[in-house]
Amino acid sequence: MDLIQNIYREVVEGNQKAAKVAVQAAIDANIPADVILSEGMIAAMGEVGRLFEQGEYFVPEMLVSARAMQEGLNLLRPFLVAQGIEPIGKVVMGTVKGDLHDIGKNLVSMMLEGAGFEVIDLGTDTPPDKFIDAIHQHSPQLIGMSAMLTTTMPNMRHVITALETAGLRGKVRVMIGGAPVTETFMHQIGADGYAPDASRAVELAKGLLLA
Ligand code: B1M
Repeated sequence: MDLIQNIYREVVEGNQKAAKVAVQAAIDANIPADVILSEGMIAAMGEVGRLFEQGEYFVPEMLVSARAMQEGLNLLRPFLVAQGIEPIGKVVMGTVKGDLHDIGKNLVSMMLEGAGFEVIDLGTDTPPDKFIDAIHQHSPQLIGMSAMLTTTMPNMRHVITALETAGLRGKVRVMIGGAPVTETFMHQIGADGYAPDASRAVELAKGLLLA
């Protein structure tokens, strides 16, 4: 468990190189990827959020921790993403307009890829028309939206309105997630599904494909 604590510490402190070394050490010790992720990296980001709330960390500290987490995620990617399988469905994914958080969205994308989905990642700060263009271009069965700020959550509704206006609402299922997002909010904005974490996002996406 020391190896997990090392990862936790290096991510909280934002030591990118050391975080990478610590994640590799855990991989080499055959610690499962999901344990490295949840008990090491995701737990560390929770602590970073707590320190920010308490005024001990500021945006630069959050940013270096995020970069350290991203380094670790890159190493875990091969363990989360299955190679060479036929896609079971296509998902257009993005963090909504005004929102620059992408770690959760990237994790959900990786887990979806691991489950056999093709993911078209639109990145962060994604306006509604970019979702619409991507649907025209890629014909996905699903779109996935992530929001981490209470101020950007309402932009999910704007994407759904844009889908309706473009006559596309009946053609794609909409899934949403992100720390402030809830099932109640999903109903309020007329999305088709909400997942609180990446593994449940995979179950949700598979379910929506069949629905
Ligand atoms: Co920001 N930030 N941040 N931040 N940040 C939060 C979200 C915050 C909760 C911190 C806090 O106060 N405790 C707070 C939001 C408060 C609120 O709105 N109620 C906050 C704030 C205030 C801000 C700024 C406004 C700060 C400022 O400038 N004063 C600013 C906003 C910038 C912007 O977006 N316009 C800002 C900036 C940043 C950084 C850029 C520095 C950095 C992001 C870097 C990056 O993402 N590349 C950052 C970070 C790192 C965080 C915290 C610390 C960590 C987020 C994270 O990566 N978590 C965060 C505090 C926290 O969450 N505890 C915080 C780990 C990740 C794996 O979890 O993203 O929740 P998460 O994803 C999960 C689930 O939510 C779910 O599955 C994922 C995996 O299990 N999920 C989905 C996510 N998307 C999904 C989609 C799905 C399904 C499930 O379907 C499609």
